[in-house]
Amino acid sequence: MREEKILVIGACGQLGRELTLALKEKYGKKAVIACDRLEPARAKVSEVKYIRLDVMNKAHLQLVMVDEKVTQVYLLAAMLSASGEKDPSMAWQVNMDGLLNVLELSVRYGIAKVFWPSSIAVFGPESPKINCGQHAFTIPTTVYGISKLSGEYWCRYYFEKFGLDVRSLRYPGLVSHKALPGGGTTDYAVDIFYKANAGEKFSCFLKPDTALPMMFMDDAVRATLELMDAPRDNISVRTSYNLSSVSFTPAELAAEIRKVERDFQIVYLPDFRQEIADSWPASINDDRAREDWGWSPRFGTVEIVKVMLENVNVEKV
Ligand code: AKB
Repeated sequence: MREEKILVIGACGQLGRELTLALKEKYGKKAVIACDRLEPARAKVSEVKYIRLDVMNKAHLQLVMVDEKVTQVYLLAAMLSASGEKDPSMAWQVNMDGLLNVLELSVRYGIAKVFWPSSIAVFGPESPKINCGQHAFTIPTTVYGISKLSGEYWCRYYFEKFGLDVRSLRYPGLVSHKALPGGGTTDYAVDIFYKANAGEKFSCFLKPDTALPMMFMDDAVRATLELMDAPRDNISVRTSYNLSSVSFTPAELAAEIRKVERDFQIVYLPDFRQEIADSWPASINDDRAREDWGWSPRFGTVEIVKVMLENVNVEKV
């Protein structure tokens, strides 16, 4: 059996940091290589080997894959929905070129498994708002959503055409306290806790009644590992699986925070991100993930609020 060598690209992002740690716990320190565009001093990765890598640099990616005898790739580098709208062509390049580089090289070098994240952003205004299904209309309105939907089809194409075992999840907004999100429409659901903990007023860029699907990071990391561990034959969705946990509005989240932080104050100043949020479903149906590989979330809104308020700390991120 080949020794496992797992390349995590985008290891310094919100999901990347925690997934890298979880993979290290599971496979051991030597089995994981973290990559990101940051120079090592800023990357602050000490747990596993770190390589500065831009996924758009195909020649460098190829070198790393060969030199390190990589067996699995987790490609997490992406520009999210809000930053993508500010620079659409860059978002398209980062999100698509990076994926195509990884898919092509993975086939060439016999990579056993690839993970690539999709998002609820593949859905659009025509999709059902409530309990949006796996095969509902997907007509995204953001560059990020378009790139994720196109990426899903590329993943399926590489599986069908070349047998590449590439697996994917449509993440909702991720709530975490170990690393900050950046450039997303759901970021408010992390930022709010830093203000609440500091006793400061929070200015929310979405309207109070904007319900969106969300998930605590521990659930998201576990879902990823469970998907990647599932027997190949169980994976019936080769685009990307709907994945669901909780849905809440900013007002509901603020009310839950106020049960602990009684004086917490929030004001609503919606900006361009409101339109993006309005185009997404409020809740997701993830029956397929539950049926195929036994997915079940563990954190509800109450638990998320409790853990976040206990753990957010500006100095840690
Ligand atoms: C974003 O808000 O862009 C992301 C996402 C839902 O994929 N968090």
